[in-house]
Amino acid sequence: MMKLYSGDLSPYSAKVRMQIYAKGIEDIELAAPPGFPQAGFSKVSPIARIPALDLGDEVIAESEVISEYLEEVYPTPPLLGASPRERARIRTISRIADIYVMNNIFMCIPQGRRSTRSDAVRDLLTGQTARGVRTLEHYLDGSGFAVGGALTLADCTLVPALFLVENVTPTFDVPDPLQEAPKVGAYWRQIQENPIAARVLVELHRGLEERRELMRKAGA
Ligand SMILES: N[C@@H](CCC(=O)N[C@@H](CS)C(=O)NCC(=O)O)C(=O)O
Repeated sequence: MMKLYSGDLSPYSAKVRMQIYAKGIEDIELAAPPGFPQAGFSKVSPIARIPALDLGDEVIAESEVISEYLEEVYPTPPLLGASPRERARIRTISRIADIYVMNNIFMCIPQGRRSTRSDAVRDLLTGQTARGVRTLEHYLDGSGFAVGGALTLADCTLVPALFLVENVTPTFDVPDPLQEAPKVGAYWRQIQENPIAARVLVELHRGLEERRELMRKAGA
């Protein structure tokens, strides 16, 4: 049986879990990553990041690679669109959400702490995040899903990315990037009504609460 090492608060893991739920896959075990976040997890996956998909004799790293692999192994229902052009659009949105939104917010997380913040680093990363969000205005088709009126891999990346925009960006003391992106804002309000999106959002919020509780206990 395949095993997905993942965590509630990990947006990259949430992206793959959302795909697994949307496809109704039941023969992949969701497991806590042994040794994570310490370097011990590198014995399981050299990149030492989650998600990681354990095939038994090989471990696949990187959410995008895992998603594409699962798409090939479990082709139905297809989450990558019905034509080459639609696939290109889905992959473009997924990459914007991953590289330009999620990754910049992730890198910026330490800047949420005012006492050690570098304004220059914060401004660089939040500027790039806002630019990524604005770019999405062009690609979302206004159907309530990212593309084509049905759930695709683009939604699986966008939902955790926008969870970060809503819940982590406020710690940086910058304007809400959604203010400049009304189409993305409308998408975000609508997609949260989708049961598959709602399921991963419950997990993400649970993870965030646990993290905040740990920080409160540590007096951080
Ligand atoms: N590009 C990777 C990013 C994965 C990633 O950074 N995951 C975070 C958790 S959301 C992690 O494992 N961080 C541990 C670390 O930075 O050492 C992907 O798409 O899977």
